[in-house]
Amino acid sequence: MPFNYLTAEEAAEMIFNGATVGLSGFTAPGTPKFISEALAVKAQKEHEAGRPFKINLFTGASTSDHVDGALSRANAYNMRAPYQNVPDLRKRINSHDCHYFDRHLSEMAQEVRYGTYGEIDFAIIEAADITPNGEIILGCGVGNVPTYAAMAKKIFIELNDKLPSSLCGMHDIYMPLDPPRRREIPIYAANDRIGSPVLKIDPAKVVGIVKTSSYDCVKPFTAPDAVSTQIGKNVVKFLVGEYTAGRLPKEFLPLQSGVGNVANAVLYDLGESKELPPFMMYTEVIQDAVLELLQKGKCTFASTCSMTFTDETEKKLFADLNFFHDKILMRPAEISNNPEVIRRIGVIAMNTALEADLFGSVNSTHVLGTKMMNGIGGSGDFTRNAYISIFSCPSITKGGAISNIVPMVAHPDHSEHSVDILVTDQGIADLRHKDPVERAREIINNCAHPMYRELLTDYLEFGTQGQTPHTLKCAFEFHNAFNETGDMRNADFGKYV
Ligand code: 0RQ
Repeated sequence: MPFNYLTAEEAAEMIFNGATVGLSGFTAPGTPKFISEALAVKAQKEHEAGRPFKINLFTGASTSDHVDGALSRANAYNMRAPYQNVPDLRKRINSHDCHYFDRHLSEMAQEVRYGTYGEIDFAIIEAADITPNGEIILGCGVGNVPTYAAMAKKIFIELNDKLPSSLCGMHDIYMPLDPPRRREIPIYAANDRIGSPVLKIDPAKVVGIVKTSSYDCVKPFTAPDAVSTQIGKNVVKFLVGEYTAGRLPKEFLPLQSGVGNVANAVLYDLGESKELPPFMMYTEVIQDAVLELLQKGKCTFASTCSMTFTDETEKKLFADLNFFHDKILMRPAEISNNPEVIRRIGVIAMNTALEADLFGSVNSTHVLGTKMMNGIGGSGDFTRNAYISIFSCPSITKGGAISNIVPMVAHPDHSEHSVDILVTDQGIADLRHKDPVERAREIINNCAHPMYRELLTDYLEFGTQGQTPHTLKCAFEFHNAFNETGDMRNADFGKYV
């Protein structure tokens, strides 16, 4: 099929001030990298000439510095959704230069199809290859691209020669019907394939192809420190306990794991565990540890939205793609994170908290209740619907000036109704079938750092009213103490007596 070839600059030139753009991909993989950088240069020039230039950008999840870094530094975002994790964009969001709303990742595509966010002017799609019929073989992440491609008025393709066309067959592209006509999503096991290996697009909408060459540039992990290693061990200890007690099926349950060093450390530990059987993953991202688990046969299959591998691991994958080809399937975010499927197949969810409170609510997004860190991402999709939902975090941060266990979370993302297990470097709190005071005692004794146990007990004993004995006048005393003195250890409940 004859398509035009363009430079990234020519493509960027066509994207106008106020345009709404949807990108393929989920985290850095699968996300186009070149038109966005050219667009940042264009935005800067427009601003220097005294003209406004901002776009609305929708993605699958976070992107990379090529997108959120470059466009934030150029102050080129009006609106951005549904998730991000780049420091430059974080600054723009927290200083109100960019309208950002984080959204449950499974919900974004449907809302775009309903028109909640207005029209999509452009879709930019990263491709490993294009078939003679004009169908796209996607790269290492899918995200919401089936919807963005279907809704966009115009499409650009970044054809990346670092991506092997033999990725073909590792995608499962499926778009559900919208309510009220939606049928069941026919996934009954993590490895069920339900859609097409290629993304079908309307060739008439393709404005042009930009030839590119780049690996996905996922940042390498820092070596796990003592705290994340201990958290990993505690998560595995909990799972082994459940398994040996017969509370998990013999064949185990599919796992979801969030992103970051702790998540990676947990997966390495799972790989070492002799007590647990080989398992499948039904998750939104797979990180480096999973490739090793697949190699070892400890993980037998991974359903994901993205292969979030560092460049080194991505090269290993490409070098041995035949081996991994039938062991990984990449799906759109509304399927990888689909609540119906997560509930049906009994996923065990493992996500990270910024802070958790005495009664089991979790803040994953807002530092000290006000500053956006990243966003809720897929953590809510999984947490609310999981068979067991585990949250982990260190017991303390900033050398102890912050306790990650607080009287009341300063921003609630996941309520105590959805959080089953809390894990820190100190231990495991099993919150299931416990009343609020029992939960608080379990969290103080097993998860809080010893230096904060007395203060947290003071708070618990201060509250006498109601089943959940919060004392609203001092529920944020830890946060206030940090804001006023730089250390939560200076919290003083005595002054409220
Ligand atoms: O600050 O960078 O200045 O050192 O917050 O903390 O411990 O490095 O945390 O990288 O594991 O991310 C919840 C943000 C954890 C992440 C969160 C400070 C701390 C440090 C980062 P510095 P860590 P991690 C899968 C599912 C929501 C989305 C999600 C996240 C910085 O896991 O975004 O789960 N989750 N999606 O010092 C003040 C506290 C703090 C604190 C830590 N209580 N108060 N600052 N910090 N705790 C992915 C997708 O959906 C795509």
